[in-house]
Amino acid sequence: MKGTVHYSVDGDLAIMTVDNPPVNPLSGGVRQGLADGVGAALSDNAIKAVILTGAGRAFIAGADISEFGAKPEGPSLHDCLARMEASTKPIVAALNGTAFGGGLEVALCCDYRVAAPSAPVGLPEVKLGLLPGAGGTQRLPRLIGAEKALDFILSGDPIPGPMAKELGIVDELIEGDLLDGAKAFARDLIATGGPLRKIRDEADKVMADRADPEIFTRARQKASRRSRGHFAPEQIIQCVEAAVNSGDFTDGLAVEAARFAQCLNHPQRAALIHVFFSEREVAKIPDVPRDTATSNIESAAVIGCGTMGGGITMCFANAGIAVTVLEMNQEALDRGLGVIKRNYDIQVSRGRMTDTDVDARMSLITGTLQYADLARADVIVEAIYENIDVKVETFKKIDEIAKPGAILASNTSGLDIDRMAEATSRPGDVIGLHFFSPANIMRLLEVVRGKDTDKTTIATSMKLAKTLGKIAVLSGNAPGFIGNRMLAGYTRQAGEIILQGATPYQVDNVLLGFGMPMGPFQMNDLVGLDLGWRARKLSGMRPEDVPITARVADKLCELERFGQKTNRGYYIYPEGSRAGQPDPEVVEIVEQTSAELGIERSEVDDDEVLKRCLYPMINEGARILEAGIAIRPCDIDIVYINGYGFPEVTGGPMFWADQQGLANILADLERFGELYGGDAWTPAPLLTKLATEGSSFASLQG
Ligand code: 3H9
Repeated sequence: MKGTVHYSVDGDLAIMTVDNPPVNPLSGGVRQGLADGVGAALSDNAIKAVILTGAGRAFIAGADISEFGAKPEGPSLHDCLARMEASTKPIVAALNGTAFGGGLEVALCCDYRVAAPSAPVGLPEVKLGLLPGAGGTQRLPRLIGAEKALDFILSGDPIPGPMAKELGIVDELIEGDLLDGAKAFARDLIATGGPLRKIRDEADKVMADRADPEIFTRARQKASRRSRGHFAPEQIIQCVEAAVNSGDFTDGLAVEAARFAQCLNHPQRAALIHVFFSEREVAKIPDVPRDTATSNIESAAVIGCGTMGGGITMCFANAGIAVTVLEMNQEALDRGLGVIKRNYDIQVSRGRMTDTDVDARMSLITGTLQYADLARADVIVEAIYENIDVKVETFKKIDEIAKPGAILASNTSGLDIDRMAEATSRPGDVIGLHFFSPANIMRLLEVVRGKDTDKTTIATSMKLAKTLGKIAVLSGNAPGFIGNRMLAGYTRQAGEIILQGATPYQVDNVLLGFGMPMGPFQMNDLVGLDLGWRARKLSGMRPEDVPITARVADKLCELERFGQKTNRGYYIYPEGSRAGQPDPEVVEIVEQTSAELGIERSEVDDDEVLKRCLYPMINEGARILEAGIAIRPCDIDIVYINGYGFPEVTGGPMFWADQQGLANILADLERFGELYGGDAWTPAPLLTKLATEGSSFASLQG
């Protein structure tokens, strides 16, 4: 069985140390050790109190997630906790590090909790589609009250030791040596007769909460805003309601057990745990081992201070890295720096930052008009507009001034990294760092390796992503990389479907219902319809050569309906609002366009809308895997969840595809191919192979 608990004796104290590297989850061996340790302490008359702590950097990180779905070994966690709670000798939890989930619930079964100030505590189960199922929903409200407990459990966010002390989760913070402090705390207890304190028996707080049923209304409102479409939050609220309203601890535990089982068996749980492991998996690059040398990034430079460049500049400043940002002229530079300052000021007005924070960040940012001022940067990120010739010229200039060993990065969203690398004398240092807009907010960083990119450059970029608070996914250098390449089929289908009979509003509603943060037409309005329209005009494209899926957008642009920026696009945006309203005029334009193209309109049902938008993405995902552009299916899932708002409760497009059954998807691709024709429906060979073998994308994970 995995993990153990070391038992030692120090005079009248028993010390139990959980040891299950790296983060001490409650695997079978740990549960066995806890039960045995408590048994040993109780049967030894010399022992007057017990201290429970963790080895290494964690106290206990929670249940062992890898055990879910497997046959459990050793005693159940509930049995262990029942033993601990029945202890006639006080148990003091000494939180040396992370106390998460089942780990914090173990601590809540102890009579007292002391903590190192650096120890974070949290109940992150909701992020895994679960609820604290080891008594957390019953004990925490008894300890800190229902409203605070709900906030804490529903957010799933950890809090630092001092905040846990303030909330009453921790009794004492210990500066200096934690174990010495815990021993002193336990001996003080012994000196006062070793009073026990069982949270299960505390009723004052929940009795008081009974008078305020609005607590639960407020929690529901908050949860529906924060976690639309998630199953676990409502289950959590019902458990806490039981803690407050039933009053009987055992009854409350029974409600919790039933709700926990529902969460455990819910598909969202499997999807969210897939996401948890995938987020860690994407850091693993088979030919770039973890011990690959990296260089230090202490200063950065960004070329271009437009929307992307400004956001990237903020990313560096937010991480405490000095950053020089270059623009072509003073006016553009002033404008860009002004936008950055305004973005920070908005954070202050929302209470997320103080003026002092803003001053500190702005002081890390230096504007310049001279390439020579970028010479000392450890990383230079080019963030100019998407034109390969201009980018190649820019890389030539960067090559002239950058110091040896600096990382030379492009923020391109899909252009050829190798072309840029070839323009330099050091292709090994060149890499793609594709930030997503808004760059200071979006979590994804697509790291694009060119054919000559050095392993050190890759490893340093992956490390840099972590420093910037991003999740990095490595992509091969192919047009559109992973994300935008897959998106092309999605947007093209949306464009076709409206010409065949749906309205933009139906399509958006279907995708919103699926859990996307916005539909494809809302997305177009946000980005601006004029970008593509202007590019087509500049290229001198003849109207008859405009792709049919762009015809409606171009007509809207001719009416100066560019999207949110002009308060009109596919939707009408009342002044100052980002919530668009459908417009019958747009429906007329769509119908008129269908007629001009000779397309007979008929109803497209919602199921077909969804499949036609998502299946081409998945098909392209299979091609991307086949071509080795993405390392694993889970890399694609992480790109889509963090860069495109694909609902995480689905596990990402490839995980979701497995749930639909690849054979079903293949059959639909073939059916749509017969109905509508076109490349989008030609099944990728890998998809065909897996589907006919009855296999899944998951089988490729290795
Ligand atoms: C629960 O407790 C349910 C109960 O309420 C009810 C039960 C009845 N299990 O993240 P890292 C692995 S639900 C198994 O890179 P860090 C992780 O996969 C649980 N494995 O390190 C990785 O493996 P690898 C509630 C786990 O320092 C390695 O440990 N608890 C678990 O950046 C290192 O992880 C949670 O949700 C686990 N519980 O962050 C906590 N946790 O090296 C989830 C980690 O092979 N964990 N691993 O890739 C975390 O939030 C972070 O891992 C933690 C450490 C903050 C602890």
